[in-house]
Amino acid sequence: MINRRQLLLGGAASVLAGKLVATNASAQTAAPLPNVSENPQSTTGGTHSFVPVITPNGRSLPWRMRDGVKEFHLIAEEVDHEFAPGTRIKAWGYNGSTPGPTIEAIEGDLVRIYVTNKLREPTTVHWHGLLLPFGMDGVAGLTQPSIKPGETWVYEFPLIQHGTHMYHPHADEMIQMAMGMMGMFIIHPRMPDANPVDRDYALLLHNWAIHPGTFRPDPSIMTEFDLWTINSRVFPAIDSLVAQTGERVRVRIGNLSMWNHPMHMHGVQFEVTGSDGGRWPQNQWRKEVTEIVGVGQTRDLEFTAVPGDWPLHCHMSHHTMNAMGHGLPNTIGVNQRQIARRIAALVPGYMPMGEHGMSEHQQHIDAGHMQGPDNTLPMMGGQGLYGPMEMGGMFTLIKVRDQLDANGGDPGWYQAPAGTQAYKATAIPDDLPS
Ligand SMILES: [Cu+2]
Repeated sequence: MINRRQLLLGGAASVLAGKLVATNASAQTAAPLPNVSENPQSTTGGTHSFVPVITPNGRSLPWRMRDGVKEFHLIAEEVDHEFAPGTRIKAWGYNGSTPGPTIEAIEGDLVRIYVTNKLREPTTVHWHGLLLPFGMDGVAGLTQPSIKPGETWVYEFPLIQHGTHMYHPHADEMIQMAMGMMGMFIIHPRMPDANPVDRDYALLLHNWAIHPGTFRPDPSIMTEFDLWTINSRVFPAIDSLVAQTGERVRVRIGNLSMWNHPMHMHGVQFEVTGSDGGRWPQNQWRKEVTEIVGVGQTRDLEFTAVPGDWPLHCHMSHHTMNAMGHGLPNTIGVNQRQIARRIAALVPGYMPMGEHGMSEHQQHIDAGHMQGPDNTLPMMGGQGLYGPMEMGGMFTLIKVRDQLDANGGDPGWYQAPAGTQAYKATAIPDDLPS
C-alpha cells in the first residue's frame, strides 16, 4: 500500500524548500518526510505506562519515534462531517475529521509535528496552553509566516508540562474555528499519578451555525448557533462513556466554542482535579456536580463510577437541543386552533405546536408527521427504555455496569433494580402535607 505521506508529498516536494534545523526554535517549512510507515500507538512511552485517552467518536493521532523524537503529521483539510445520521456538512478539520485527532504524548517528550495545509487559504496551528519557544506558538504574522496552501511546516518543541490542552488555527481564526478546526492535546505526567484513573475520556465542546437546509457552517454567527456538539457530534449520536462499577473515571473537557458551558453530571459528585494547568495538587480538588468550562478553558472531572446510565450534559438547556428557531412568538398557553386552520389553508401541512410545551415536538417527529428542511436535525430526540428523552446537542450518557462485555462497547440500557425506581402512585395519602 502506498504510504499516505508519499501520496501527499509526491506532488508537493518541489515547493518544500526549507530544511528543518532542530536547534532553531521557530516553525520551519518542511524537508520531504522520510518514507517510514507510522508505528502503532503505544501505551508506554516514558518512565511508566498510562491509560490512553479515549476520544468518543474520534481517535488519537498515530505517531512514530525517530531518533528520540515523537513525530506526528497533522493535515488541515476540508472534511465531510456527520453530526448525526441525516445531517452531513462540509466542514474543515484535520486528518479527515472534526475535531482533529487527539494528540497524546508524555511530559518530557520532544515532539515534531508536521502540519500540511490542504485548505485553499493560509493557516497555522497554535498549541493552546503549551509552554514552548515563542517561534513555535503558531500565531500567523507574529511568530511565523502563515502556512500557505500546499505547504508543510514543522513545529518542534519539548513538552515541559502535563495536562489537558487543545490545538487550533491562529490564522483567519474566526472562520477556521467556526468551520471545525480544533483538537485536544493531552500530555500525560512523567511521574505516575498518586490516584491513577482507570478510564480517561476527552471531550471537546463546540457550536455551529448550520442554517436549515444548508451544508456549510456560517462563520458570521456570533450567538445564535443551532448545533451544540461534543466532539462535533450531537445527541443521540454521541458515543456513551462506558465504565465498570468502582472504576475511577476522568472526563477531560475542553471548550473552543463561543459560549461557556456549565457541564453537569448525574449520579456522582465529581472532583475537579485539573485543567490546562495540569493535574492540581489534591488539596485543590473540589467536589461539584456542575462545572463551567469557559471558552478557551479545559477542566478534568474525576469520579468513582456507580451503576446506571447517567446523563452528562451542558446545563444551558438550549444547548441540549438541536436545530431550532429563535425569536419566535411565545405560544405557551395560547390556543392556536383558529389561526392554525387559516394558516393551514395557505401552507399545507402547517402544524401548530407549543401550547402546552414542546414535548409534543418529538412525538410529531418520531411519528414522521413533521419533515424538517433538508439536512436539518429535529430539535430533540433520543429514545430511552421508557420513551423519548427529548434531548439533543451537548448531552451524552455515562454507562456504568458491574461488568462490561469483553469488547467494552455500549452495554445497552440500564435496568434499575427492583425497588429502586420511581413508580406511579395508586393514591395520594389524605394526610400528606403540601
Ligand atoms: Cu452549553
